[in-house]
Amino acid sequence: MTVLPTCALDLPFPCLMGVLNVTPDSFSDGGRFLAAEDALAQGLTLVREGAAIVDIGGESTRPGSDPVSAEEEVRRVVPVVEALAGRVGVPISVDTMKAEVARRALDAGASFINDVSALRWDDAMVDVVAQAGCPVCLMHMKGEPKTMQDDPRYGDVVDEVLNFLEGRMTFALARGLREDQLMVDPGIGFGKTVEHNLALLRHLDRFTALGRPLVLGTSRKRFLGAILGAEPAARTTGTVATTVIGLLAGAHVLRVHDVRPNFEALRVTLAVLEGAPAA
Ligand code: HH2
Repeated sequence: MTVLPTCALDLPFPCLMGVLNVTPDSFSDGGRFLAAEDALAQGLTLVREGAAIVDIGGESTRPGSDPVSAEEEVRRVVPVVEALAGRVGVPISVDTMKAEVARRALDAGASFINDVSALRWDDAMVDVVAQAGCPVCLMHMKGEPKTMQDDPRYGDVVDEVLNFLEGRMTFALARGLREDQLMVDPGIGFGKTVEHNLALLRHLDRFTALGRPLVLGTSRKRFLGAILGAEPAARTTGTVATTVIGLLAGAHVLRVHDVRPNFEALRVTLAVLEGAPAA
């Protein structure tokens, strides 16, 4: 039997993190949920379809994107966290690199922080998370969004991403976080070529061996477009394939835009592995 790492939040294994971007410019859903009522409706849909977490983001980190101010990010994110926190029974995470946004979102009802900079962008972030005692996802990114896809190079991508995540875990623990607050993520698409992403997906078991819940975000990403020759909206089936690969390697949290097909894929995979529960 697999022994799961303990987590400050009781998350089912495996589970889906539904993506809710309240930005004008996210790579696949930018501009769709900018109005508060559209964001709330989408959040409810994600949960109804099977998301165990809703991940709200107010700043796109797609390749080439420009940063937004903390003030603007708070303006986009906090009202949606407030509205959803009272309406859904699942935890809300906030996808932010900024301490001020994290603090305000936690006050508004968010339960954990998804920091794609792994506590590097904003020096004050580690203290916000330490004080809240909440989980934080530490993600690998090479460079920063504006330039990260300009010819990224690695010796051995798997070793380098693993070393980075170990280093960030050591940093977080030294700054007072508990081990059960930490989740890790190899950062698919963040400063990586198609081949780098595929190598990471091929070796996900080495990341679960870090002993912390593994988060995987492949949804609609460019490497799927490169394989399939498809635009973001037509990358759902490709995403589902990676969700199954992730589950088989022990990934705990799968971050996706299209919850229903990924949820069905998880159910069928689990039924094969463990026997089918009645529908
Ligand atoms: N990917 C994106 C954003 N946040 N967080 C984690 N932990 N892992 C990921 O792979 C990840 C993430 C990028 O996807 P999306 O939010 O859809 O796009 P954008 O950054 O353009 O808003």
